[in-house]
Amino acid sequence: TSAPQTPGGRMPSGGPLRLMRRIGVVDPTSLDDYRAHGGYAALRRAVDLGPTRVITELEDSSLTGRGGAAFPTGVKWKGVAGAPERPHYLVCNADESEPGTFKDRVLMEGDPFALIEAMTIAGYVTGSEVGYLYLRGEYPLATRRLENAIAAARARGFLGADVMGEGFTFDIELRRGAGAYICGEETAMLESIEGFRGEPRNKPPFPSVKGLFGKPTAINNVETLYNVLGILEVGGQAFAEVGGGRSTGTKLFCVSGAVRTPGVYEVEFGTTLRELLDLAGGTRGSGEHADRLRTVLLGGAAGGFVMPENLDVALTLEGARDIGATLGSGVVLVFDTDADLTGTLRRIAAFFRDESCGQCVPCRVGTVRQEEALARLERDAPIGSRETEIALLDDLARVMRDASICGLGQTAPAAVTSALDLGLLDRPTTTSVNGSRNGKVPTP
Ligand code: L3W
Ligand code: SF4
Repeated sequence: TSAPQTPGGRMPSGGPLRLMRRIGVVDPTSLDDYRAHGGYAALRRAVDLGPTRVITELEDSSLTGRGGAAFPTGVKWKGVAGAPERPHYLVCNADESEPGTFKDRVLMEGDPFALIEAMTIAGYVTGSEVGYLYLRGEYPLATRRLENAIAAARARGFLGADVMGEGFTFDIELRRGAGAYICGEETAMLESIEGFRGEPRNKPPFPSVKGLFGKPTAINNVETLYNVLGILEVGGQAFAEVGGGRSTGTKLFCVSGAVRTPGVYEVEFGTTLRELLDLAGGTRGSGEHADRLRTVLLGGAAGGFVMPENLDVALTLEGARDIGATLGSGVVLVFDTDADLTGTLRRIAAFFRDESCGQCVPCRVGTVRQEEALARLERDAPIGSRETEIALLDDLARVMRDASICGLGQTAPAAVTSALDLGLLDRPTTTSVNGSRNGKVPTP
C-alpha cells in the first residue's frame, strides 16, 4: 500500500479530530515525542472525568464502530462497565484482513502509542485490567512498533499496576494472528485468544455479556479506539457536529484499484464519493481509457457496487445503505472499463471459500458452489444457460445470507448479489470492426 495521503477538501477543521494528525509527524518509536505531540492528555482527561462521564461523552458523540457493523461504542462500553460479573476484558480487533483494507495498519505503524493510550482509556472505563491486542500476523512493522510502545508505556508507569499513579491497573497482551481471516470475526477471535480453533460462536449472547473466558468483554476496532482520543479532547457534542445522523466524525477510506494515487484518505462523513475519488487523483488510465470509470466497490467484498451515475452519494452509513452498498470497514475499490469484473468476483469468491471455517453448511458448501458458478461464467461455459447460473447464484446468496452463523457466510455473496442487481455480470459486450455488438448489427 502507498503512504497515507494528506487530503485537502472536506477535512475535519479541528486538529484533534483528525485521526492521522500525528502520522508522519511524530516519532512512532518515542514515548517522549508522543507526549510532546499531545499524547496521554486524553487519558488524563478520562481519569479526571471518571468512567461514567466518559461514557456520557461517547454517547453524546454518537461514535459507532469502524470495523464494519457500526454498533454504538457508548452502548457497548456502558454494557461492559455495568456488567455485574467479573473480571471484565477488553479486546482490540487489529486483525485487519478484509481484502482492500489497510487503514488500521497505517494508524498502528505511524502512531502506535495512540492505540496503547486509547486501549488504556477503554480498560479504565470498562473496568478491565487486561486488554488483548489481537494483531494481524502479516503486519511485522506494526508488531515491532506496538511491542516497543507497550514496553515503553509499561516502563514509564502508563501501563501496569497503578497507571499514572491514579490507582487503577491495566496492562496489554499482544497476540498475533496466524493468517486466518475468520479470526477477525469477534467471537472467532475470542476462541483464538483462549487457545482454540478460530470458529465463530452463535450470537447472542454478545461478547459484552459473555465474551472472553465467558466474561463481559468490550471488543473494538483500531480506528474506533483512535476516535475516543479526539472525543475526550473536544467533547462528545463537538465531535457529533462533524458529519451527522448516525455518521459522526471522520472516516478512513482505503482507496485502491484504478485511481492515480491509491492510499488511505481521511474525510468527514458526508463527503461524496466523487470528492473522495478526486482526492485520490481520479480514475487511472491512459489514452482513450483515461477517466473511464466502470464501477466502484464500496465497503469491500461485503459491500456493493456503485455506478458512475451515483458518484455524488454522501459517504455516510445512511447514504451508502440508500444505494444498496455499505461503508463496511472503508474499502473503496475502483474499476475502470478495462476491468474483468467476473474474474474479480470469482477471486473474491475463492477468498471466501478458502477462509470459510467450515463450521456451518450454508457457508461451507455455498462458498464452493458460488465460486464454481462464477468460474463457469468467467469461462463462458455455463451449465444450461447463463440465466440458469445467475439464478443459482441468487439462490445461493439467499441461503448463505439467511442461514450462515457469522458475518463471513452472511456477506460472502454481497458483492455478487450487487453485481447481479446492477447487470454487471451480463454477457460482456464487445464491439466488432463493423460496429456490431456481440455480433448483432444494431438496428438504426
Ligand atoms: C451488545 C447487542 N453488543 C451487536 C456488538 C457485537 C459487535 C458489534 C457489531 O461484524 C461486519 C459486517 C461487515 N448488545 C449487540 C452488540 N453488538 N448487537 O456490535 O455486531 P454485528 O454482529 O452486527 O457485526 P460483526 O459480526 O461484529 C460484521 C464487516 O463486519 N466486515 C468487515 C470486516 C473488516 C475487517 C477488517 O479488515 N477491518 O475484517 C466483514 O464482513 O460489514 O457488517 O461487536 O458484539 N444487542
Ligand atoms: Fe464458519 Fe462460514 Fe459458518 Fe462463519 S458462516 S461459522 S465462517 S462456516
